[in-house]
Amino acid sequence: MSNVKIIGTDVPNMPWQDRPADAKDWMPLWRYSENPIIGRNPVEGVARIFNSAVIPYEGAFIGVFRGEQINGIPYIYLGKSEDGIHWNFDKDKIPFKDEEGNDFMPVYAYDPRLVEVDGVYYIMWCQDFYGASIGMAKTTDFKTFTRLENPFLPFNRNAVLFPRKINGNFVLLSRPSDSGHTPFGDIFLSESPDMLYWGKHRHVMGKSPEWWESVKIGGGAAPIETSEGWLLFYHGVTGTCNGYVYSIGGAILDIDNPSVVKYRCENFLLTPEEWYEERGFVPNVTFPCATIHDAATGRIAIYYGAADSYVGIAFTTADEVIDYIKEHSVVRENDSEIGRR
Ligand code: BMA
Repeated sequence: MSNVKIIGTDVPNMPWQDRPADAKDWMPLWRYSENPIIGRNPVEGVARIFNSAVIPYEGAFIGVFRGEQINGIPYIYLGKSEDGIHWNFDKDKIPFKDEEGNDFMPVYAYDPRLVEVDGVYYIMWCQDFYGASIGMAKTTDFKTFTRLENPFLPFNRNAVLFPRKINGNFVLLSRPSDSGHTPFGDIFLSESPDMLYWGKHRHVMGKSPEWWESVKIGGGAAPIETSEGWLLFYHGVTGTCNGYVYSIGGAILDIDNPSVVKYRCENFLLTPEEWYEERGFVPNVTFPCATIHDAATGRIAIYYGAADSYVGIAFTTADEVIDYIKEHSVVRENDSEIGRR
């Protein structure tokens, strides 16, 4: 057993459940027994909440949630929770303003991530910018939300910010895409000195010959800083005769140069198996968007969307999951290279 350290804050009140006695001990993740934690029609006017991101805040938890409105259009809603499991949602969408203080609401907004860097909370999502693109906003108090310039040209999705600057720059993962259901896609990385101008684009990792992630991959939760490198939970997609299947994958990126993959697990860490993952608006989707983790114990709770209908939590520890990733690691040349051509 290794002794991996999470580098970060202690969150002693994070949601947690020990591995149940009947869970297969050769599987690196186990599900919360009360999944899904958010059921259908959770707020007036919202049919489903899924693919959502949460963070510790002022001794409790706060999050940005993908709410599918009853007119079918996705938007982002704010939620608060004392325990990270039971959530209260605002009835209204997050009211974004531009930097001049005028209302600046995207046409639609989905798959939000939420990451704190130096006391500022950044929200990233997918929205229309003459095609599917990355939207971005910041807040310091979760009362006012200021839209930032869109970081990239269309088409792009799955933006995930690292939780600290690396070599003086903000670092963002993203997945260039098309305007539809995108039958391809690798994870790239870009740097910015100011969250406005982005460059030094690098390829991080691609879809792989492993069947479960052979169509496309995309960033999931904000990378977790550990003594072994950045621990990244991402989604990997395969195509079946009945449509896509989304599983959760794991990789460890170099701490100073995260376009270099040190370890990459050839097996999925979690794949749709439970009714709420297999049955829903889009069947067979497990889509990680955030973790809550505790540096003191190494505990990790992964929040994932299930079947485009629900939110679930899966648990692991830094030790267990990093051991598993290392034991089953296959790193190919386009993972280990710096990603510049
Ligand atoms: C992707 C995104 C995700 C969704 C997934 C499965 O393209 O739209 O929000 O979970 O498809 O439908």
